[in-house]
Amino acid sequence: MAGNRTFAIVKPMAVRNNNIGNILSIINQVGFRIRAMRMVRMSKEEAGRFYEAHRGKPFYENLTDFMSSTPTVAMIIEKENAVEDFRQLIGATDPDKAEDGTIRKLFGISLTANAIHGSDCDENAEREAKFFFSPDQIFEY
Ligand code: IDP
Ligand code: MG
Repeated sequence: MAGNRTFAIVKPMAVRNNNIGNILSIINQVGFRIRAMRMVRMSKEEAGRFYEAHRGKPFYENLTDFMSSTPTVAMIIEKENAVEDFRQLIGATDPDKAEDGTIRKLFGISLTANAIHGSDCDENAEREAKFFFSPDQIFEY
């Protein structure tokens, strides 16, 4: 992944609220290039594995129920300093605490339904990208 790619998921409520396009527009506008993208309805088991690090926490059941409730949009995006810059762009985990102009502030409606996921380090970006995409689904253009 070489430090310039990160992984994102538009979460179920943002998809249901027709905000896929609005979110992609912001991602492109700040200079990210989309390298891979697909709509995916996770099973409860897949959501559980995706959020493996949170297994056992009080919000884990709710989160994995939510993430498997309806489709999401998974993507690999590329830009210099991708992981850190994308975390800045999405804002704090709680939309109420996220800075103005961030994706979670604009489109998040609760802590669970906070519009979007972004990887928190290069290692997780690579793990999460591989979870959803095979090499032939990642494009240079
Ligand atoms: P992050 O998405 O900002 O990296 P994490 O702590 O990794 O935040 O948590 C993963 C996801 O779990 C969050 O995006 C949020 O949807 C949910 N979550 C985190 N903490 C809580 C909580 O205290 N209550 C309910 N949901 C939570
Ligand atoms: Mg996290």
